[in-house]
Amino acid sequence: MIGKSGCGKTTLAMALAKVTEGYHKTQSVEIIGDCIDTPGEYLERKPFFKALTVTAMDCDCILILLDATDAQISIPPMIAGIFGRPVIGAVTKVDLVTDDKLLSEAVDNLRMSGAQPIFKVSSKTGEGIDKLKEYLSEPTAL
Ligand SMILES: Nc1nc2c(ncn2[C@@H]2O[C@H](COP(=O)(O)OP(=O)(O)OP(=O)(O)O)[C@@H](O)[C@H]2O)c(=O)[nH]1
Ligand SMILES: [Mg+2]
Repeated sequence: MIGKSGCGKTTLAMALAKVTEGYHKTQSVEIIGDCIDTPGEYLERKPFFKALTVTAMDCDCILILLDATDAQISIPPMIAGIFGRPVIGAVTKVDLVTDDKLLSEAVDNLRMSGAQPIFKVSSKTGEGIDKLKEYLSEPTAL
């Protein structure tokens, strides 16, 4: 799982694993259920970026997350190509956004990163979580 700091990686990993306790801001690469959770800084700071590509080697697929409330483009275009793994996208915190235009902007931003398919999820309400989980559990999808 990769994405900007605060975009909801840890919260989503916990929701996917049905873990309710022990939340903290991510300081290093951590395993939560079937996910490898990474700190947002690894994507944001160039010197750390290599750690993401190395960590990706241990994954079946990469999940790039984008906060629906964060309209700015924060993911380098076509970043998906560098991981050598299937790359899936998820727009997070959809419970906080009622404007469909903002949501589709977020989906477009993720698409430009090369991720596909793209899911819309809320770890707070549970919206979209089962759909994402189902997709991740299909080996043919990866
Ligand atoms: N409303 C709402 N808040 C969310 C959702 N997902 C995460 N949050 C909140 O967003 C904040 C940041 O979430 P984290 O899961 O820590 O984000 P992160 O991407 O792991 O951040 P780093 O570990 O710093 O990289 C927390 O206060 C969460 O409660 C969501 O779906 N809806
Ligand atoms: Mg985190």
